[in-house]
Amino acid sequence: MTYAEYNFDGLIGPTHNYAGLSFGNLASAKNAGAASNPKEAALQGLAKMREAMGLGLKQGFLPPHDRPHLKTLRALGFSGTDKKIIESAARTSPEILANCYAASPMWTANAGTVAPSPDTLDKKAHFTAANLAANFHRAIEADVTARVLAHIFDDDTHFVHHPPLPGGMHFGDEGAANHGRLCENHGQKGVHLFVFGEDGEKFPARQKLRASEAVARNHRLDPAKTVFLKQSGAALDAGAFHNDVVGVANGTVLFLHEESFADKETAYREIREAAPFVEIIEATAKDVSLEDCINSYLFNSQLLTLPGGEMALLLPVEAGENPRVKAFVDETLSKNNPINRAIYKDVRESMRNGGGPACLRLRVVLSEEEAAAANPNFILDEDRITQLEHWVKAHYRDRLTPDDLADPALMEESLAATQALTDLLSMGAFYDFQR
Ligand code: SUG
Repeated sequence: MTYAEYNFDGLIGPTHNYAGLSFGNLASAKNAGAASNPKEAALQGLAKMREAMGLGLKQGFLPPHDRPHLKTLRALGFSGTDKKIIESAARTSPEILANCYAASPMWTANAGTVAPSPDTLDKKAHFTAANLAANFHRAIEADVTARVLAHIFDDDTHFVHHPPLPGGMHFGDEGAANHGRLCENHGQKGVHLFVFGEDGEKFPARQKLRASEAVARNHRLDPAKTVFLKQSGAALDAGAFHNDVVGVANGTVLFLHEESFADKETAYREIREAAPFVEIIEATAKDVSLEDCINSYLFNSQLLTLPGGEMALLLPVEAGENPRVKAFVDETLSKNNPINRAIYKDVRESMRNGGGPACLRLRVVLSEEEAAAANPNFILDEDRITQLEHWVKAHYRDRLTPDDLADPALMEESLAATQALTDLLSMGAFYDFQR
């Protein structure tokens, strides 16, 4: 059976803004209060999807969530008409309102963790939506994300869906942002790398070991092909709030910064034991400092296997603008390894909130039969992506500041856009505000 990797990118929502909500995410803090451009953000995201499609790769998308999340605002005691809810939240609790307005579901690397069917005991593909317990604005994503995944992969002969882990931060889980899969080819049993953290001196760790262990158990992974790795405190405190900011795995390659793991020698040994075929390509601290990594998002690139078998890095333009990072990328391309191409893409609107190319996508490996069982409305072809571009252009603002969140007209526009999207995609009464 032939298996292929599908990248499901988050369609960036109409309320994309810079509210400074994520402690430990340096870009989010730095840009707090700045004006965003939701239209540009969504079009940049779609242009990245087009780029991957142009490379001959399979591309899907996950729809944005309903924002503002009125259900959460009501649960927190705001009442009356929708307009009244926005007005009173804006007056008394603007931080709560900002959290309920975040377009953060766009970073679908955090949507959940996926185990392809060749890796699981029951030979089904398993999904666990992430609980994202570390941040309020992200924790409210979990239920709808689980609903989205179940809607797209809606066939229990092929797909198993696990609810977000219970227990709040005790089982804090950030999904595929701290998970990678190595394999010789997609149809063979892969090796799962789960990276967890422990609170640093400056910043808290979001992913708990016990959460990664629970996901691995639920997904019925082979313990011999599952490796749990502790993130280094230095990386966390330098701003690597997710491990995918300092490393990425694809196929036989692990591409990362040498200071990613707490104990590099043990980590590499364990990875090699589980995946003897692995090719580790690392940047030393001399090549690129952790600070340069975080500023440029070098390792938050997508490492993509092209149809011909070679690999391409799809990097943010910021990586090409940093001379040390660019030199390292050029050197990597010139060496004898599978990475032969670098493509620099502008996803600046997302980058300003700490989300690079790899944050914007969830990888799902599917057999041909599984792909045929997935909802085709969320797999892109030329017609579908053009429709989405038109939808963005028709509904999105090109400027949004945190002050605008107080305006009930923004709520009306955003929910009208979401309604139009559910119509376009035949989703029925999908979101909480439609129920
Ligand atoms: O969770 N930023 C996101 C960025 C997530 C990036 N994802 C990966 N690394 N896979 C976060 O910190 C900022 C929102 C704001 O400040 O308005 C935010 O949520």
